[in-house]
Formats: sequence, structure tokens, C-alpha cells
Amino acid sequence: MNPLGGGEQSNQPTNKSVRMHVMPDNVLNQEELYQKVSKAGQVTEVKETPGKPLTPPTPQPAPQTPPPAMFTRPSAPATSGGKSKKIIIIVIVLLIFAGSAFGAWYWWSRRQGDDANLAELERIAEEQRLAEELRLAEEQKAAEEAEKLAEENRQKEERDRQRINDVIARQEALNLYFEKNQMYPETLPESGEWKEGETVYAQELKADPVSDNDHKYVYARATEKSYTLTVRFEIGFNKISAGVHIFNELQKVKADGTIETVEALPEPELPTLESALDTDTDGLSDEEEALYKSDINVSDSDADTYEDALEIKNLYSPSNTAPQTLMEAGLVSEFISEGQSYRLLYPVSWKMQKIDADDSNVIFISANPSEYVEFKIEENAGELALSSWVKLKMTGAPLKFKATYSEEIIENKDKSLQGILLPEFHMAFFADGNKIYSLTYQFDPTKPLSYQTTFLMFAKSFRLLAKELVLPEESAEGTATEGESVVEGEGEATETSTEEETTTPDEEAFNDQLNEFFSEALPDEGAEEEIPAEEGGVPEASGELDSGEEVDTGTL
Ligand SMILES: [Ca+2]
Ligand SMILES: [Ca+2]
Ligand SMILES: [Ca+2]
Repeated sequence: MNPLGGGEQSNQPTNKSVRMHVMPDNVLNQEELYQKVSKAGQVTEVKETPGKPLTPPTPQPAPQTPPPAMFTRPSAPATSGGKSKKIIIIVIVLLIFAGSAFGAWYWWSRRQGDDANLAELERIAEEQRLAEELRLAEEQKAAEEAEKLAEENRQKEERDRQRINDVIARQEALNLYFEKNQMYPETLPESGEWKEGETVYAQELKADPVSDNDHKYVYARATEKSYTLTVRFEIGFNKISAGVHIFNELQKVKADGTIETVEALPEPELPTLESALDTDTDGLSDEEEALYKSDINVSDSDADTYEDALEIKNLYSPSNTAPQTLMEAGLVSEFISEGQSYRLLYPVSWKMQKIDADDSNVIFISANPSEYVEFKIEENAGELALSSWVKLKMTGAPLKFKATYSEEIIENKDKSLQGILLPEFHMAFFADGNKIYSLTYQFDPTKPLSYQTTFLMFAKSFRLLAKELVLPEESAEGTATEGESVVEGEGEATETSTEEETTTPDEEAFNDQLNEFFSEALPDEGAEEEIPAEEGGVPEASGELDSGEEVDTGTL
């Protein structure tokens, strides 16, 4: 851009001076230039004008034309050259102006662009800063949440650890209970001390640390010898995963969260009870027939239509045709405890032995020392109903032999007392106030039982001195059919009621005899072994005994 204006202007004067004095080549060149310019049409008018008269120089000789031409000719282009020069200058100025305008615009636009870029950069930086702040805030939040979660997990783990210990405590207590009772309990306290009677099975059981509906220890006895203990773990502990776990008696949980499987204890092989030989199948074993002097080969030794065992259970002698009590026949002795106000019959050949001096525990031993009848007085401090007391007593009683558990009602001979008989256990219970009187036939379960009927004779003969005087008359009046017998341990606890409500002529005589028997005065000497063998009072006929129909005393 630069050389266009200034350079040409400075060259032109030098060209003029050079043209005049220097080389003809230059002249030629000048001519050529002229030609060129005339060709361009700027000088043509001038060439035509010399032919007209107006111009004085034209009449001058033509040969001289070259020199004036040297001056004039260049002058012609000088006037037209000034015009073009102006134009050139204008163009140049315009160009300069355009160029500077362009430059200014360019600069301005660049400047604008730079400003925009700067703003954009600032905006981006701000965005990045905000994003970083957000990221940091999120990181902090995440860290806080992670810490919170970790803390919660620590607490859960702590609670699960306690659950392990609680399960262990329960299992230990349950094992202790099982050892003592040969069965698991029906219920287990959720917390606190676990004590039954004098035995403390657990000092303090803890409840689940959360203790809502989802979190609690649920104990359930499946059978007497198995249980389930349900526990929910929150995150688990070692081998114990999160969720509900049901432990049983075969899973021993350990403190490290592992579980050891315990071998199931083999079921003890309990003997099935057998009855001793009963040759004539009259219900009296051959040993008992010997005790009561009856015939081992005749089921009704005295042929009075009542079988021998039935007579024994009703305290009658089986070998006398005329009705005669066992006492009258001298076959039994009576044990009378004045201190404890009760009395009992027992075979004369058996040996009485006081375990407690106050007669609260006495045993009557047969010829076979392993078979005896034990009498016992126990406290019933809460004065529970007899059946409740018996249930409580029998719960947890270790079994010595295979037996089912059934319960029958037994009434003593003079109907002054009603009790409970457990035929399979060979036990009878009577209650009075806060005292329980029990009779148990003890035996070696691996050997045949010889005295089952005799045991029932014991139970039927039991009387309380305070009660016996009132009742014989009353009972004799109405329902005293002599044929009632204790339900035998064959599950025949039938609901048959006394049909013989009406008294027969014979019955009156029988009742007289009965009254006499039961209202007899106690022997003055109080000698337990003494048998007051009375001769009188024998009923004329034994027909009063009905044929052994079982009277259900449970209707009372
Ligand atoms: Ca027999
Ligand atoms: Ca017999
Ligand atoms: Ca008979």
C-alpha cells in the first residue's frame, strides 16, 4: 500500500529533467509513453487541434516539431495527468480510509471478540468453581452418610452380638431344665430371672435389644424333647447371616457366631411294664392270691360270683363265702396315724416302715423289697385344685417306663374322699385343705408287677379321721352299692353311673355292715400292727355286691 502515492510523485520531476538531457532512448520511451497515452484517447483531441488556425505553434515548421513536442507533448499529458493524479489520490485516500476503517473495524471486532472470550472464560471458570463446590459438598455429604451408615452397622453388629449371647444363655438354661426334668419347658420367660420352685435356671434372661414385633426371641416347645428358638439378626454375625434363624436343641450356638450340631440323645429304652403271673386270670397275681389266701386256680375262690380281685378292691376277703372284710379275715393290718389323722390297710405280711417320724412319709414293703407302697403327705400351699396340683407334680416327672398319661377319679371305700388315680403311674392322690396325700406303688419296672391290685386296696382303704365319722351313714343311704370298684389301669375310665340307685332289701343289711366297719372305734392301744379282728357284723349274704360294675365317681 505504501509506495503508491509518495514514490510516484517524487519520481516524476526527475523523469522530466532526465528526459531533456539524457539519452534518446528515453525520448523514444517518452514517445512510446505518449503513444500509449494518446492511444488511451486523452491526447487525440490535441493532435487534431493543430490543423485548425487557432493554434500559433502549428504553422511553425514541422521538423522543429520534435523539440517543442518535447515540451508541449509532455504538457498535454500534464494537464490530463493532474486529473488522473487526483483520481489516484482520491482512490488512495479512499483506500487508506477503507483500510483504516477496516483496520478499525477489525481491531474493534477483535476487541469485541476478546471481550466476549473473556466473559465466556469467566463464566466457565465460575461454572467450574460452582461445580467444584457442589462436588465437594456432595463428597462431604457422602462421607457423612457413610459414617452414619458405618455407625448404624456398628450398632447392629453390637446388637447381633448380644443376640448370640442371649441365645447361648437360653440354650444353657434350657439344657439345665432338661437335665432336671427330662423335658423342655412349655414356656420360657422373655426376660428376667427364670426360676421354677427352688431351681434357678437363669439369673437374668435379656430381651431382644430392639424388642418390637419383628425383633423378639420366640421360644416354642415342639415336643417334650425338642424346641425352637426364633431370633432375627440385623446384619448377622460370622456364620449367622442376617434374617430370621430358628435354633433347636440340636444346634449349639457359640460365642463366635458358629453353630455346632449336637448329636441327638438316643431315646432311653424304657421298659414296658409287665404284670406278674395270674394263673386264673382273676386280676390277682399268684403272689397276691397267697397274700389273701385265695385259690390261684379259681377266679372266684369263695364262689360268691365276685371274682377274687374285685373282692380285694372292695376290702373283702375273697375266700369266705360269707361276706367278710379283709380286716375281719385277719388278712390286713391297719396303720393309724393319730398325729396326721389318717389310716390305711396293708397286708399283714408286709412290713411297715416310717420314713418320717411324723408319719408324713411311710412305706409298706412286700416280700419282694423292690415292690412297696409309699405313702406321703405333701404341702399344697396355694390350695390348688387337686387335678391342677397333680398336673404340676407330674410335669417334668422323669419316666422310668413306657407309659401314657391318663387320669381317673377314685373314691375311697367309705366315700368320704375323692381323689385322682393315675393308672399308668400307679399313683393315687387325695386332697384335704392344704395337704395332699399320695400313694405310690414303687417297683422295678424291668420286672413283672405283682401287687397292682393290692395297691388299689391301699388307696381304697385310705381315710382321714376327721372325715370318716360323718360319712358312712350318708353314703350308706343312697348310692352305696358295694360293687363299685376302682377303675383299673386299662383305660376303662367309663362314664357309667350308678344304676343301682334304688336300694334292694339285701342292701340294707349290707349298709349296716358297712357302717359297722367304717365307724369302728380306733383301738385304744394305737398299736399299728394290731388287727382288731372282729367276729360280729358279718352280713348274712354277700349278694349285695353287684357284679363289679364300675361306678364312675367322676359324676360328682
Ligand atoms: Ca389270680
Ligand atoms: Ca383266684
Ligand atoms: Ca368271690
